[in-house]
Amino acid sequence: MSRNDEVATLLEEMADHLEARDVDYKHKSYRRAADSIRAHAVAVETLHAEGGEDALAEIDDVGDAIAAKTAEYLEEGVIGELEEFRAEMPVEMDALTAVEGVGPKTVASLYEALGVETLDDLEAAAEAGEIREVSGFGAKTEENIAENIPFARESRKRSLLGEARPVAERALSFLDARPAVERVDVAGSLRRWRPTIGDVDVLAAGDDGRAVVDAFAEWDAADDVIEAGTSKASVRVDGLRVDLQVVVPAEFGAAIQYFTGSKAHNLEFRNRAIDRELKVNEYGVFDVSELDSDGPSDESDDVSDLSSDGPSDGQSDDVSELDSDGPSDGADDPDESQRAGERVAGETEAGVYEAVGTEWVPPELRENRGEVAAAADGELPDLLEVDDIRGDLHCHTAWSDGEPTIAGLVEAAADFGHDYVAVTDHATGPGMVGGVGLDDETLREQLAEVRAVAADADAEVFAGVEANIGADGSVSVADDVLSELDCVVASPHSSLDGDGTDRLVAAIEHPEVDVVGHPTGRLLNQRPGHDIDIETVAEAAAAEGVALEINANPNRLDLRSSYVKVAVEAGATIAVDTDAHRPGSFEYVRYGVHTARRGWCEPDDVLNCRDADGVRAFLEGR
Ligand code: DGT
Ligand code: CA
Ligand code: CA
Ligand code: ZN
Repeated sequence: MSRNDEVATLLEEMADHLEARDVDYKHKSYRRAADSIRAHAVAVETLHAEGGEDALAEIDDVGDAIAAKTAEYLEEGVIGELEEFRAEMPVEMDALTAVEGVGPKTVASLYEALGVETLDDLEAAAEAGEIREVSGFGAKTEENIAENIPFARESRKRSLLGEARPVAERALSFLDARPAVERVDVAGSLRRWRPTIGDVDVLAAGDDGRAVVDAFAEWDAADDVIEAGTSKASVRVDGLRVDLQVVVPAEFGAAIQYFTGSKAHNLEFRNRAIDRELKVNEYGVFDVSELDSDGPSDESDDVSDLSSDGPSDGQSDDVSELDSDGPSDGADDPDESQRAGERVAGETEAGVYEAVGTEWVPPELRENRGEVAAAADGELPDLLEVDDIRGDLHCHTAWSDGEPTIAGLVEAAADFGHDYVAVTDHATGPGMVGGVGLDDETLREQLAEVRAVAADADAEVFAGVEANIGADGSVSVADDVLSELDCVVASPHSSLDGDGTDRLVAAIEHPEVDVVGHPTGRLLNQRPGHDIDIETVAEAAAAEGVALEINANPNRLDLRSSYVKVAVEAGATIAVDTDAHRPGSFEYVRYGVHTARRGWCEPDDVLNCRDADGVRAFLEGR
């Protein structure tokens, strides 16, 4: 395992402690260094082995002091200064700062005044009304903290898709290269591309389950092996649980259908099968029409119920079975009754769906949002794919808080394969702090440079801005500036609690706005963002010809897929944008595309599946 994540996490904790102690701006350099190390393509241990501290200091934003701390960690396994900080203030920094409204300074105040070290302590202090008594805090702050604790607690249990996916892909390539493995794929929520992931499910096919498990237990990326049996194993990687299940090749299709879920989709699908006197489980699809109560005596209950009492009883029985039984360990303890009946499918997943008379359902759609009925009618959407995306309409440069120059951004977009890119740096306004946003005059200066770069670029360049939507729906840039720009993204960056419907509709009705960026403002595992009446927002967007963004940054994935589906049904156009702040961020597009697929998007629904002329026509058509 690359140790970049480990080092970055420790540097972030250092930053929190420095910020808590109010040590000037030092914490900012630690955070920048942490980001840079996390994103760095070369493993820190490799750099360190080859060139020591000097090589580490070559990483962007890593100075000598931080390079020395990184080397110290790689050599000693600890950072001495961080150990001192922890000894002086033994708090669960990460857990506490996960509560919206609680930063490192708050952690320090509450530790000093009340001895708060953990989330439980924090909750107890809020419940006892002790926080409001601490100087600098009040009843309102205490209420906010109390309200946000459950969200923080819940969210800490799930990992971001953007963190889990790379881990899973490493597991797949490791397993794929083992001789005992015939096939391997991800299953579970990860295969469905849910924005957050409880655990990573990997399914392998092989005739010798034990050999596959043994090979997996040798994976050097694994921090520890939680359990290992004859056909199942669980390991922990970067704090994430990876479950491996091994099945025989002939049952791979049925198993991956079963373990991909969702449970709600599987239930709906199995009920359809029952109506056709078929039984679907992790071993295959079985024709049970010939089995009746006079049949084999070792028949399982649900099969005999099926034929004697008819489908409706079968269904309810099915539900309880679903809830009570976990997946059984097929190879260890073959439950032959589960394989009763004539086997009609199971080797391939497509065969499983076909046997039940439906189209194959793309994993992203398996959330029981009508996909089983649509698949039965042959009416599944023709989902967009990553390759359909032709450009990015929301990107930042060093003019605001991004990393690249304008020319650098455009070049990176062209290298990534995009036909066009919009330069949309932050404007000043609500939610922009620390001089990040550009005022109207600076936007005009930037526009001139964007046009100059565009004249000689390998991709078409749209000049734009990311304006802020005020609490009242106003847009934070003067109309005459907006009218000179090609692409106006307007996004909410402040006051993100409560209902945001009116605010978004007002922004949509602004005649210069082209795209609403990250419409609810949610940050996964950090804050829920606005509630919105998506139907109202989508109808306004459709009527005005404004696109609603799926922000592909794995911390956001906003709009969420359930809203995307409603938006598309209302005729609204979707934009899948990365909100790139560095050249490498273009890679995030896949998270946005799969979110769009979860929202039933076809290429026609997505603005940046159009060519540059098509996009220009949309932008000018406002
Ligand atoms: P997660 O891990 O919370 O993000 O969500 P999933 O969907 O990955 O759930 P997980 O890991 O508990 O199980 C993986 C898949 O296996 C799940 O999507 C459906 C299937 N599965 C697990 N347990 C059961 C069960 O008791 N009944 C049925 N029908 N399917 C199950
Ligand atoms: Ca899972
Ligand atoms: Ca699992
Ligand atoms: Zn942005």
